[in-house]
Amino acid sequence: MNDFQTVYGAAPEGAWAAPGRVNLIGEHTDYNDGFVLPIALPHHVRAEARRRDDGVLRLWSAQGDGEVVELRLDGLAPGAVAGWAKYPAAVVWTLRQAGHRVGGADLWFDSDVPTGAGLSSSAALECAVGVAYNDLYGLGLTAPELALLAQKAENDFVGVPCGVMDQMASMCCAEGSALLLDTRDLGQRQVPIDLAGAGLRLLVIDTRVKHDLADGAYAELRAGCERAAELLGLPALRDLPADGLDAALGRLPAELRPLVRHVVTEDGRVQQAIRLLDAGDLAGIGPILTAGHASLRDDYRVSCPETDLAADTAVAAGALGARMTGGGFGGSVIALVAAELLDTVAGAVAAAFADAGYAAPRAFAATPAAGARRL
Ligand code: GAF
Repeated sequence: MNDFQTVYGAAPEGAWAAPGRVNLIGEHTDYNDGFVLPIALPHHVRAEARRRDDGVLRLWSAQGDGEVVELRLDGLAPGAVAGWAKYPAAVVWTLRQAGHRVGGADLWFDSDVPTGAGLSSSAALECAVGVAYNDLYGLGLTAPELALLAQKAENDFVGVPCGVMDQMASMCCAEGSALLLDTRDLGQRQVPIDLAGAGLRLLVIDTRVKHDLADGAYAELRAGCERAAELLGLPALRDLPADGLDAALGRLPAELRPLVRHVVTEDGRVQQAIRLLDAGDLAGIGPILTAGHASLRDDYRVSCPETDLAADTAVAAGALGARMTGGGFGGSVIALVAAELLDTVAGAVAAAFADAGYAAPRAFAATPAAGARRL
């Protein structure tokens, strides 16, 4: 493979890493000011970088087509960059828009975060650039500040109206813990997740499908939630208490009710999971995961036949709980499994996919890894 020196003819000034994530519970709550509980994956984007002083940004990826993408900083604008290069370009553009005095760079990437699998490969790419630029240009930004900047890059430059979960997970997760994040004020707590100590494994099943409606549907769902909050006179759906849910639903048009029910009950599931985890009952969160999947399938309607089959089959084969993770319309499913049942559950899902005529899923056991860092 071409290393930095081969691609750019000089040595890099440093190397940085930013991970992908899976979310344990708290889905589609982050743009409703609610709660999320992601872990960082061991899979990460590696970025190597060297500053340039000629106003040029050069980008090369081991997952790209072998060509260096060369961009002028003063030509960066939303819509001006296509393909994978728009994510790193977005971060540099956003830093400059925010008034940071940053110049160009030669950036080299290699990633083992599966793309299109709902595991936040693009947030990892953005965060890798964020930490690299922060160090190279001595910006002194904190991890949450870099996460907000990467989210802004995705919203304003890439054009995806995502919440802040994926970038916060990539920047702020700690090894061995899940990140309990209040997306309203970015208050955070590391919650220990000792899978091995509990005799458990977290199986990640990448269904290898991504349905086309994902992008437009995400924006519509977000708009629906914001409309519901407005009709209820609330700053965000996070402000609707669970015991006020039924009354509130009666005041909403029928099409918004399931969205609100999902968001309010999902925030409740995060709190339930936290109570169990704080009591040392990791296995106890299994049914909460399964209930979360049902809510995403029946109320939020972001699951799909492949994620439903993976989650249902995992539970039928003995998983303590299973759910789709991430935005939905394909992507990955997580299953909490007794260590001795890992192969049985993975095998059952593979067999069910073969029976259904779906492409073979890819499965791996994940442990909570560290957030973005200099290597
Ligand atoms: C995607 C988004 F990028 C996140 O912000 C979050 O909304 C998630 O879908 C759903 O929980 O990953």
